[in-house]
Amino acid sequence: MSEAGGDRGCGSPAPQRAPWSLVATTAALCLVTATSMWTAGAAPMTREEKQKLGNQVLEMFDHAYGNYMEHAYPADELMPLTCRGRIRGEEPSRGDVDDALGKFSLTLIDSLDTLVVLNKTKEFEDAVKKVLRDVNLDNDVVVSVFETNIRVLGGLLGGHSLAIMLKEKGEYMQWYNDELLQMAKQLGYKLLPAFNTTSGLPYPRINLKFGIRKPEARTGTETDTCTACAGTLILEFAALSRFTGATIFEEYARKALDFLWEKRQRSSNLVGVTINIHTGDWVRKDSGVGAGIDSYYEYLLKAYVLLGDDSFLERFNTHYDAIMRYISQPPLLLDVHIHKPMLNARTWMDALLAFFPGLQVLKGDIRPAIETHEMLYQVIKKHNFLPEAFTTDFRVHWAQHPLRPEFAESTYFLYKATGDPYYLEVGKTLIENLNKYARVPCGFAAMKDVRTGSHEDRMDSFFLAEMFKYLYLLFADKEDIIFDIEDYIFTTEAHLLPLWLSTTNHSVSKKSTTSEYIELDDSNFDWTCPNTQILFPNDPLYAQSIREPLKNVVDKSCPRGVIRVEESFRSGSRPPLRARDFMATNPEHLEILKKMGVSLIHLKDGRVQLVQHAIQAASSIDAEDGLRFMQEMIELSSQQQKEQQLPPRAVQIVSHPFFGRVVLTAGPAQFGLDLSKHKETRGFVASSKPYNGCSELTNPEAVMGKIALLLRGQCMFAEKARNIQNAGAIGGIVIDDNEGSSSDTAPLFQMAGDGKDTDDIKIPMLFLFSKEGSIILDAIREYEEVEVLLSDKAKDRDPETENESQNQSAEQTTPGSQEVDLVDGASPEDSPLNSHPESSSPAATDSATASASPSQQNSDPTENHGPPGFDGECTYLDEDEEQSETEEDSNPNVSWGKEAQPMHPILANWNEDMEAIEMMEKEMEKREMMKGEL
Ligand code: DMJ
Repeated sequence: MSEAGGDRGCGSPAPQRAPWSLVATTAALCLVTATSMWTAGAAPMTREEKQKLGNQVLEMFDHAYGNYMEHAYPADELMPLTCRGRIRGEEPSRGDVDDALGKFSLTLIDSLDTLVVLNKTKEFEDAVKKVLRDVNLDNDVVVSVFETNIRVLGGLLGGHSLAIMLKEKGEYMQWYNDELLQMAKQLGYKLLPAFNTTSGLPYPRINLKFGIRKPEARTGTETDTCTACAGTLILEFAALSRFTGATIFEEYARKALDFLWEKRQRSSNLVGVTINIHTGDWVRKDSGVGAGIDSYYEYLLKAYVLLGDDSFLERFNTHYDAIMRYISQPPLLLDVHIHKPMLNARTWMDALLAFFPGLQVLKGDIRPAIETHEMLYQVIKKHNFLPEAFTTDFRVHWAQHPLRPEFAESTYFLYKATGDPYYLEVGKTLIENLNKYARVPCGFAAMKDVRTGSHEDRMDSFFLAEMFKYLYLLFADKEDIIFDIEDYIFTTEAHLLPLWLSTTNHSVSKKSTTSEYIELDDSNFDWTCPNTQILFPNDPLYAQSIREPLKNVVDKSCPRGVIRVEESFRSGSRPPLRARDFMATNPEHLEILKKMGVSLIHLKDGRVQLVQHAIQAASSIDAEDGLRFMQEMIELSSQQQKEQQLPPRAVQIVSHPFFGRVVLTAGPAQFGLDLSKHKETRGFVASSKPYNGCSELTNPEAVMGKIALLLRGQCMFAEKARNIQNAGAIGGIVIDDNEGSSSDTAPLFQMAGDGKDTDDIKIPMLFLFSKEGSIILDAIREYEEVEVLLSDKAKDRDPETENESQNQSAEQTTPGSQEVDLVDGASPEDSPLNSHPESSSPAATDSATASASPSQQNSDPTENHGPPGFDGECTYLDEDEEQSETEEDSNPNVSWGKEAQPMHPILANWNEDMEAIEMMEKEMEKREMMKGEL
């Protein structure tokens, strides 16, 4: 703090001073109050307990980093289920998510500064030497500019920042001579060709060896990028310029930001999710604070903090005002349309927005930060992790969770701001859940499905770059860290850049801003930073009092965002017709439709299409009602399709040394024992002979009383089931014959019956893709006796074996003591299956949508099959109830109207408003489950 030289409040203009006093002010102010405020609420945590939790974080980091270094390095990432490195081109492509992998030992570089924060200075020194010795930045591989910037350039710069700090201290890194910085500079120059567009916005991808346009580059034809992709460069690029004196990097990043600012939608001051890098037209006009936009806002505020340039703060404040006006519907943050910001673009939120409360703390706007964080925490308590997307009534919308750190980040910043020990308890829960549900013998595995507890074979580098840093810092006291963390700013990947850069090599010309910015009316958020100075000392229970009304928001109450949707209908009156009430046979309804400009088209195949032409509506208000009706209809349809799908099942390996820690995502069968209704089936596995199970088994004695393993193909699934059942098997697992296939990259499907009555099949049957299947086969090879649990949801780990498992995991962190080597020598092949559109990259995160079959709608208005957010009762179904609803909804006899009238809404006109929704629909189709195949 010594160089801060300022004590101004958040957001107040002080152009002559180093801007990082903002960080200091927020943190210092709130920490001072922390000691005296706890007369009620969460009990203070003792120093011993905090240290215990900090040590637990260290042990977890060792488990993740140790396994990466031992089993994956120099690969980019660890695959924790198969316990090997993920090498691009040697694994089935996962689409955009693989663009982070540049064959540059991503996880090692992303972990560098975490090692120093966690006091592992010796390991840091070793890691830096490895980076300098082994990492090649000149690979013929196409990478994401955004990911390479935040993870690799940021990682190198964070490493350099702490290397020079350590060198100065005089004990470690004495040999260091800016080598990491030189690598960063080399990488910076490699990224620069991406900016060769008229707009100055970078291409989304670049070939590290060949750049952009050359034929060998295999990139450079893209037209669009996401706003975050183009707007999350300034911290790393400016740091690179200021560290090296080469101003070009900062200039390019500024130009991209200037262009985005120019292109903001002028009436709402919002930006869309994707933009054309040549024309600057918004390609997707929906706007939120999560996927695709998130770190653009983050970097405006942090660029002000790091660089001392007021224009960034002014831009941030302008956007922030718009966010609080339109997107923030506390405790929710809901996407809207940039041209019609009172219209919500979705009724679900994505997990990436969990960083926003942390940013609000930096802004000094504590109240909404507490509210949103509390809402998110309750979603986490319900599902153990934050699902990639969840609806306004907190149901899972996209069940994956790749161990994202955003919620831990916000928890840390809220603790810094409030000193409320409640946030330490939150951190403790995060640690417990990670150990309980994500920890596997070889690292931590992403959750494939938070509902079933099944895993995905991935451990993203950001887990080490961010999660452990924020969790460790949460419990650390000042003396637990070897440097002053307040002297640094966190990049979006939690890399540390020193605040003294604001006064170094400060030669890049700033844009003149005098007449550019609108005078803001900030009466809307008079709780912003300066007020916290008054609030905390006066009201020690401030944070708790904000959380209290939200305590049951997930389980019981109607979220406010939903109420706002209701409110946004014209002046208090109800909409003329709700989608869930609509019946195509009701003449009154048809009349209302007509007024709203919605026409009904009966297709030859018996389906009904809805088309809206706004210009045919009786008035602009009716047109708006029509648009709302169509939106509701899409949501309804999407929700119902989702409910009609059988959710995935779980195969959990429960025998030594797994003890339930490895959970594989399995496809259900449309026949046999329904695992969602019955107790799970537990048994040892045995391969059937013939392995395809297509004729009477020749080894009934081996499968009797066991769970039979079968190879997919040659005959119907039901036939296989009958053959193993006749041999006395208590269950069956069909393993895909398509070598290399995986639930990470291929959509899961249900095994269909054989078109005949399958009531005779009584045993449960599950399907595993080849990669998941080979985890079981390899386990058999290694341990012979392998016991599994077939269920709809992973069961708690056996408490009897929990300790043993923990000990084993701890042992594995000791080099050379690894006991589990699951797939030594496995030879994966490229999967011929379509790649799965899941990604952590901002550009691709929008694939978080439901799959749908709109053909079965219930006309009974007393039954709530509509989008829950629009229901007056606003009830929440817990998992069991959700399940039974699923079963009911899949009943083909449920009809829509008097006779079954399938319907498929199509949108016409008003494209501008509806493009985002159409895009969601397309994604839905992509993700639709494959059905009824062999
Ligand atoms: C990280 O790579 C960065 O935080 C990025 O800005 C978005 N989120 C991922 C982790 O979830």
